[in-house]
Order: sequence, then C-alpha cells, then structure tokens
Amino acid sequence: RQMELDLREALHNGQFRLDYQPIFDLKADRICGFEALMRWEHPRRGLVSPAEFIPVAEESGLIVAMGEWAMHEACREAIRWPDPLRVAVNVSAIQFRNSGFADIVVQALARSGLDPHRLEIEITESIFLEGSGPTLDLLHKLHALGCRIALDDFGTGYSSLSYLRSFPFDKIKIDRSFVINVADDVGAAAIVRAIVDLAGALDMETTAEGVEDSEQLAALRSQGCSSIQGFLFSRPLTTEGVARLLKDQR
Ligand code: G
Ligand code: G
Ligand code: MN
Ligand code: NA
Repeated sequence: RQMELDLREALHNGQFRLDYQPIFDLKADRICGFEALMRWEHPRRGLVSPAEFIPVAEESGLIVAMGEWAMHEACREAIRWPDPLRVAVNVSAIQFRNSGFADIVVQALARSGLDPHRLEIEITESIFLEGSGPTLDLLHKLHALGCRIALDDFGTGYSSLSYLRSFPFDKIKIDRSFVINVADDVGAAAIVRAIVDLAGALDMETTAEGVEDSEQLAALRSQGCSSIQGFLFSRPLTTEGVARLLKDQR
C-alpha cells in the first residue's frame, strides 16, 4: 500500500507533529491539560487527517513506532508547561498490547523528566477485546508508575460495565456522539447523566468531548461533568498556540 510506504518515510523524515487540544476543568474554572493529537504534514497532499492514517498505521503495525515517537514528543512538550498541567496521549490497542509498551512509557518519563502524574494515557474500549488478564496487569503497572488512565470514546465500543468496576480508570471521556445532542435530546441527556453519576460513584472524573456550543456546556455543567474539551473552548493548537494561550492565561 502506498500510504504504508509514505507513513514509514514520514516517521523517518519528521513529517509528524502533535497538536494539543485544551481540556477545561469546569470546577476549577481553568485549563487542566491538553490532549496530544497526531498530525501528518504530507509533502504533496498537505495535512492528512489521523482518521485516515491511524487505521493504516494500525493494520501495518507502524502504529507501534509512531506511538513511541508520540509518547516521547508529548512528554518532552509537557515538561515546558506549568506544573499541574497534564498531557493526554492516545494509545491504540495494538500499541497497548505490544510487549514493550510499559518500557516506552518509563523511558519517555525518564528522558523528559515529566512527573508521571502529569501523563494521562488514553485507551479505548477495544483493549478489552482480547483477554482482560494481561490488560488489567498492564493498567495496574502504569498506575504504579504514577500515570493516569482515561477511557476514551466511552459508550461507543464493547465495554461491559463490569470493566469499569475492575479496572483502575481515573477518567471516562464521554464520546462526542452523546455530547452533540445533550442539550436537546432527553435520551442523550439521560445517558450523559448516567455516565457522570456512575463515574462519580466509582471515583472517576469525566471529560465531555466535542463540546461546540454554550447550550451543551450549560447542560454538561448542570449534570456535574468534571471537564470539557471541544471547539467551543478551543480547537487543537500548535505548540506555539499552546504557548500563547498559557501566556494569556497568567
Ligand atoms: O485529531 P482528530 O482529528 O482528528 O483525531 C482523529 C482520531 O485520531 C481520534 O480518534 C484520535 O483519538 C486519533 N488520534 C489522534 N492522535 C493519535 C495518536 O497519537 N495515537 C493514536 N493511536 N490515535 C490518535
Ligand atoms: O477519538 P479522540 O477523542 O481521541 O479524537 C478527538 C478528535 O475530536 C480529534 O479529531 C479532534 O480534532 C476532534 N474534535 C475535538 N473537538 C471537537 C469538536 O468540538 N467538534 C468536533 N466535531 N470534533 C472535535
Ligand atoms: Mn482521545
Ligand atoms: Na475520544
């Protein structure tokens, strides 16, 4: 596949970068961190969406090397931000199941000097597809390192509620598909409320994804959601954009 060859080349030639989307804490009323989102600056095609290249990277196994690069890059960037601010890094199931994953995290933390509590690892429900024993061990290991763990795209995948009880998540990210209708659809609002209440009872935080307007924000606030992420507050920013935002905030 041409794209696979292009991805290999991109990794070697430094065509990937990370943009960072702010996550805004509704209770503290300030930014609590940023989600790192991979971008591919293709020499001919311009900016290629991760929705297009991540699946190819996963099929080819290249996601392991790309993810290692992203983990190092994100930690290296986050060390420059004021201390409590966290960085959230997306980790695909294939990368997570790769035996070297915990070592990659250890190395990225050591090399950057980032406090492990400032690293949040975002995984999706797809990690549960293949046996939960090793998955649970790895999650505990990452926790023991001091990292936080977020369950991304919650409600769209395969998870059973029992996983929420047995796995050490710090946060549930409420999928955009529920957030879109939270202000005007009683069904979507009920689902969001149920997720927020369940998370609270299990001592987990919640981040609503894809928040685009103030009606959605008001609904999420009244439901007790901990934090929001979306175009309403900010699009993903370049590292320069992050620096500007943090400077304006002081
Ligand atoms: O940035 P946004 O545009 O379009 O991202 C699209 C999808 O790509 C999201 O589902 C996001 O989780 C995923 N994604 C973005 N960056 C990374 C990354 O570094 N690693 C993995 N595995 N997925 C990523
Ligand atoms: O799957 P994941 O949550 O990691 O992906 C985040 C994706 O959502 C990125 O592609 C990001 O650019 C996109 N995104 C972030 N905020 C919004 C938003 O408010 N609206 C829409 N439509 N997409 C968003
Ligand atoms: Mn994510
Ligand atoms: Na998500």
